[in-house]
Amino acid sequence: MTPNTDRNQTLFDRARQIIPGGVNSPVRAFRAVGGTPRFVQRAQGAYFWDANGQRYIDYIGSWGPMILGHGHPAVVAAVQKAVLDGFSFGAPTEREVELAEAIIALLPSIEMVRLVSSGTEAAMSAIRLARGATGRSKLIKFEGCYHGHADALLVKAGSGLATFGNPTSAGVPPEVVQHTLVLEYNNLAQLEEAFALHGNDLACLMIEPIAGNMNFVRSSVPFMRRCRELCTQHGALLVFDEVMTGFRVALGGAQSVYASAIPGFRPDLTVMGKVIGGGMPLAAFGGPRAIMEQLAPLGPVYQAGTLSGNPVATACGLATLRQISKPGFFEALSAKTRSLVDGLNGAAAAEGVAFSADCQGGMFGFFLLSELPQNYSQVMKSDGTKFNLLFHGLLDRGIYIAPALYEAGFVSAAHTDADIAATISAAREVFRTLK
Ligand code: HOZ
Repeated sequence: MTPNTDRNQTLFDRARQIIPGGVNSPVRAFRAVGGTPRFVQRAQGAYFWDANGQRYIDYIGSWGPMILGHGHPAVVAAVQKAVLDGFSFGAPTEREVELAEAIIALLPSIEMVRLVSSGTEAAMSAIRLARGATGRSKLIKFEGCYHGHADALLVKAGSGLATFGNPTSAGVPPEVVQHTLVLEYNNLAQLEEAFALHGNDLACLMIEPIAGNMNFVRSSVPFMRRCRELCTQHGALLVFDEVMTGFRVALGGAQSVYASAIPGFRPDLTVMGKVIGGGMPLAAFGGPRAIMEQLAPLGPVYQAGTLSGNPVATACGLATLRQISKPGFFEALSAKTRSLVDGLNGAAAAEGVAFSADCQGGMFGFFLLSELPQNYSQVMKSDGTKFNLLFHGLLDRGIYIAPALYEAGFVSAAHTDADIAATISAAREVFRTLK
């Protein structure tokens, strides 16, 4: 018998014995696409190397945080220095103040911010705050938007707008989601109807302004304008989940993109994560002083965390924000991402494959559909079999995209023109086999 030399497979087999599914977050298990997950050994710049020593151009970047690429020297230096000064105190530090100031300087909608450790925690806390501040229980979310795995958010649409949602996970009691109303993304008529029925009972409407958990789908400007108007009219808070888009689609996040189309536009609360931690566990939520002062210890809404504002994570996040705030950073990143998307569109067209792609800043998405989808049910029409062939075709050629068709992709400042060209040419080869 020949010995198994595939270290990814050996590690996966070991992992499956002791970690459910062999992974610590489900999408990493490759169940949607089949095959063996790549166990990352190390990463540098735009690349990571797996347990077999195979190099990949990385278009996940830890699902968004690695906007500078892996191991940026300024970030590494900041983290090394922070570690030497101690890596958890459970008491306040100067860097937390600096990071809060940096966030507030970049997002005009935020006057006060609270740091936490994960996007799930930030979204869950923002909802508690919205409920506490308004004294209301109900909330709206949209099908295909993911806001972490807090109980009240693991919900799919009920049978109609008069009924609230059903849990999407075992272990979530129906009573916990009975206040969550799930609407179709970009559906103005449903939005109007939901507010007409429930507007005065709504604590908040939570939305990914550019959804990154159904690949990459923008909310239309008229839809976003109406979300804002209806929330204001009914006293509900508009909560932007910018865990993916914050400091990623633009320095000012997706809210700055919508503000350039809708004068004076601002969300009430913003949920952040990923880039603000630069790859370390750090997330945040923030908004106007009057709302944020409802949080403990000032107000009645309780929220806390031993690792909140962790000194190593804040050093990593601050160093990352400093780099991306440099003049020209987002122009260069956007141009690079745009060249990838244009190249992929061109390659698919040349090979006669139904394909559409979109991007904003350093975030992109694509579909095996001739037109960009507007909502989750349209996304789900994307050809799953072809996606899996594309995924594995690219993987075999040393290119790592998300192992599921409902995930967005990320370009970093470290991706070179040669990386982009190699990706487009590999994609064209694979497209040729898809017809
Ligand atoms: N929440 C991520 C998908 N949108 C997956 C995170 C991970 O597996 O690391």
